[in-house]
Amino acid sequence: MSLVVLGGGVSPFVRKVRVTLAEKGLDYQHEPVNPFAPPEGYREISPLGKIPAFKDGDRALCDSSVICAYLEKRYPTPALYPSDPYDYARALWIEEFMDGGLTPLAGPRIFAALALRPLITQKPPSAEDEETARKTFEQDLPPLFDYLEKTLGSEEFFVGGRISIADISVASPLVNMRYAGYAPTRSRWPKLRGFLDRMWQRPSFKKPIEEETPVFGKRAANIKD
Ligand SMILES: N[C@@H](CCC(=O)N[C@@H](CS)C(=O)NCC(=O)O)C(=O)O
Repeated sequence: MSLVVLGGGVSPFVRKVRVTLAEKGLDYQHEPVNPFAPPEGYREISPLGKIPAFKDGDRALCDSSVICAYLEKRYPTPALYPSDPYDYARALWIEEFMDGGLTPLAGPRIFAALALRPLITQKPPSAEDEETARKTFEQDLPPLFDYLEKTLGSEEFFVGGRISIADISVASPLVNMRYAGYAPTRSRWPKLRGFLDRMWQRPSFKKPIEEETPVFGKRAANIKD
């Protein structure tokens, strides 16, 4: 077996694939490709130039959702997609809600602005960046957190009573938000926050979080509740 994940590990989409591989107990190599300075020929594997890309021997794929769906077919056990048709569709929807809804808001305005860019430029975030992040967290994200809180309800996992791609997709980008010093507050979203605590304690998340925190997560200590 020669599985290779291409893409810097701090990307929520790369982490989603790495956590999926870990939950399935699969070994892989990791090449931390920077999408803004990719190796020659990278677009042959990832035509939009984005990370992650993935190789399985001489097969190549890109896009986290596509890669995770491929892994499920290729390595079905343990299953990370529900077998019930409706639960399956609901898990895909939660994945899309995060990848296409929450992450495009929180990624650039919170994580990139407060954690990634300052690291690259070695300059603290501007007052404007801090303000944009605060407004995103206080105005744009609460309805999305409300939806997640309500959808999770009192369950341990989002769909079907066991871990699925839905849970991985929710927990991964919120790691990035945490690195930037923001998390859904316990007082307002206790179920979502408890879910994140549990997910981030799983070995599949714990290992990348422990690797990444010293580099990207200095502001995580600012989270008070
Ligand atoms: N839908 C894609 C999104 C991937 C994506 O946006 N990756 C970002 C890094 S987090 C990227 O490569 N950005 C570089 C670019 O857009 O050029 C997936 O799920 O893999």
